[in-house]
Amino acid sequence: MVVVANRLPVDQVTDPDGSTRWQRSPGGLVTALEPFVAGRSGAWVGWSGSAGDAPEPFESGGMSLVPVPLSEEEVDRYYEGMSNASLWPLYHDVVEKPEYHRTWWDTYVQVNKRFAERTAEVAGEGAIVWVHDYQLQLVPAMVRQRRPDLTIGFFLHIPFPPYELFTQLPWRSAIVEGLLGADLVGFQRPSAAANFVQLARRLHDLPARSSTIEYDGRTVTARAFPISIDVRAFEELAASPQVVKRAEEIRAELGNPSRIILGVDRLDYTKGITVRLDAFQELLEEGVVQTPDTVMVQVATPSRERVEHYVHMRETIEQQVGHINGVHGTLGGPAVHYINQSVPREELAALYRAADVMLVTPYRDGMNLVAKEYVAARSDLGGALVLSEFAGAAAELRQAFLVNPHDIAGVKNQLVRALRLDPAEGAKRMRAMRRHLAKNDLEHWANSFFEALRAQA
Ligand code: GDG
Repeated sequence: MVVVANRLPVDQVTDPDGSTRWQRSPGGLVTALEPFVAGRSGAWVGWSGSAGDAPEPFESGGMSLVPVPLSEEEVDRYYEGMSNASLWPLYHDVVEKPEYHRTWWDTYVQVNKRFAERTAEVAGEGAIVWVHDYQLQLVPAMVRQRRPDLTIGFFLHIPFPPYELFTQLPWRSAIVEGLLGADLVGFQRPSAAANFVQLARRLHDLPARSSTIEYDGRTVTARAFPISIDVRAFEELAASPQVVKRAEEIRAELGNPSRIILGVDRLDYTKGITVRLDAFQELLEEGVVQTPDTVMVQVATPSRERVEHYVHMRETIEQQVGHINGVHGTLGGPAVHYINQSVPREELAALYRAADVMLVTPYRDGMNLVAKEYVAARSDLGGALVLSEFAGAAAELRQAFLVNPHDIAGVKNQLVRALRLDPAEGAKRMRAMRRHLAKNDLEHWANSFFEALRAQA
């Protein structure tokens, strides 16, 4: 078994004495995939996260980690350019205008080839290869060309756009051919899988049924596998005495308001952070809600700070937070508590536990794990979730207060309903969402994908 992802499941950390060591990345994906890889004496091919030469393969957590080197220029063009300034906005409904540069594309091809070469070198005879995400869409076909004996799966963590948007891409055919190199292509939602099947059919004139495409004498399956979180682990963390105590402290530190509204996101323009600030600001202006009775906390974790769109967006958000606090805050009592830092996982769990309303308003999101974490954290059945219809999670968390993030009036209405929610009604909604999550956790996701892939072998 070989997992291929942009990043290795470890980060290089430097100790105070200047020595470096590898530390396992905190992400849930690593936790979910590690047993599959380690249990099969498998390998994980990925970039270490720093530019320059890559170390030799090494063992960690029962897996063989195979670093792929990227130069400074490749990080600029393949990662920040093609992946995050072309494909990311294109796949998220063109919320920002994608930039297309031939030099970025050429580097994307070159880096994908390097990942494919390393994979072809390390995979055992007849191995199963699982490639992840939009940075590596050419890898399936490149691996198949080198190693036809392998069974290849691909999972896209972000949305897949409809034909009308996707076909903007100057290299659209190459991407589709890259993905068709896989036996199984997984998406977050059935609509994304349908978009892909339709695209392959129209662009390449291929025979296609609802979930399969006939290509190159093979059958490629496209299906939805909605990703999840390690529900039990998150629930335990959030219900631990330290976290419950910290949640109380947070409420006290915020001045014991009667209502706390929370947002937690990577600082990204797809996440609709301005939508919720707009909604909160209008409700304050109209006097529908008042500070210090109701306050908002927005954790906006720094992300992709070298990409231009992100620099602008951060300025806009920070200006808006400043404006709201200037007009509606008091000395020592801001209306919006804005945290532009990464917070520890325990603190995040305590914030979820303290928040009366969780606002998740992306314009488009593959899944959105924050929404699922909030539900997992609320074993007390408290709290309410306001969730964008355009997040993959909305297909599963049907008892949330669903909103269209482009409709500010609608967001305000649902936010007010959530703020005034009767506790019994809230508990009923939370219980239903928690029941769904308990069955559909991260292990279930990884097992379903892996079983479906094995069936293709
Ligand atoms: C992509 C897709 C899909 C955030 N701030 C902090 C922190 N986080 C953690 C959250 C959550 C994760 O980061 C964010 O996951 P999301 O799913 O919300 O969003 P993306 O990063 O855009 O992820 C997405 C996902 O891939 C998986 O397939 O759901 O649609 O875009 O786990 O908790 N964690 C800590 N401190 C922070 O400050 N510790």
